[in-house]
Amino acid sequence: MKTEALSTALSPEQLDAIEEALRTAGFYILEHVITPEEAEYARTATLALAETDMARGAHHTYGNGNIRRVWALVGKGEIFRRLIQHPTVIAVWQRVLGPDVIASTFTANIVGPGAPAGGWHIDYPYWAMQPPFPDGFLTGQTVWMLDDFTSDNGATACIAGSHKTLRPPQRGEAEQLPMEVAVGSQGSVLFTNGAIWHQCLPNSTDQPRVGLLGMYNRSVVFPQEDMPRQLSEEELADESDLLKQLLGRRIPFRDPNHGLTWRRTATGFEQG
Ligand SMILES: O=C(O)CCC(=O)C(=O)O
Ligand SMILES: [Fe+2]
Repeated sequence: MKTEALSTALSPEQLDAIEEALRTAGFYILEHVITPEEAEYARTATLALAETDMARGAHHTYGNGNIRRVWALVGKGEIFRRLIQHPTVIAVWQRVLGPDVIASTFTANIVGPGAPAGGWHIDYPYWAMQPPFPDGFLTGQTVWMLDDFTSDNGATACIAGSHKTLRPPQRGEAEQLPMEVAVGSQGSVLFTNGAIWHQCLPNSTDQPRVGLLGMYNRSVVFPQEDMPRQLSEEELADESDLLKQLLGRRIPFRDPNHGLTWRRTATGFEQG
């Protein structure tokens, strides 16, 4: 898989290369987006949230109970609000999905020791759509590697070019095809085309593999999670315009407060 070292913002040439990779292979790994120390900080915060979910009995597991998901991260820590709007990630998705890009989900996927493969799939909204899918980009996935991702600790695997089929894999189909494993160092990011066939691999080590999954949509594609309501008006007040945009708080007809200022009349909508 292609990897690249990075210390600052992306150049237009790098953005060209990433866009091209998302169009052709369907994925791209960017190394050193954050430092290992920053990644470790986010990893500790993520594992603590997973423990909180467990203690509340509200945990979500799959993969024989060994893969854990933590949902709705935006309201659960400043570090997550920082990462969802990381300038490098936003530069990629604004290039591919438009300047008015929105977030679709921001969650953690923790592949625990002994976890089996997650299962080949495509990401939302594709799994909610009937094939053939429209060509082009509707959504993109961002996998934050909060650990080194290795071939034996549950790294993400992709089937290069599979997004071009414009359909999900049939049962057993992906297993017949060569896969590429997204190995990368702690603090790296894997970008994928949302329609690519992919999964997390089994974890045969004794440590959890912690990843954050940030999905971004074209603004007209309804988000997978309820993003607008993850922060209240008060919580949002001091946040950036970009975060408000990502949470869908800049789409007038979809804002939760929409109904307060607009009302339906016999002939349409009226403000007031
Ligand atoms: O955590 C990973 O490596 C990928 C998980 C994934 O594809 C998903 O949850 O949609
Ligand atoms: Fe996925």
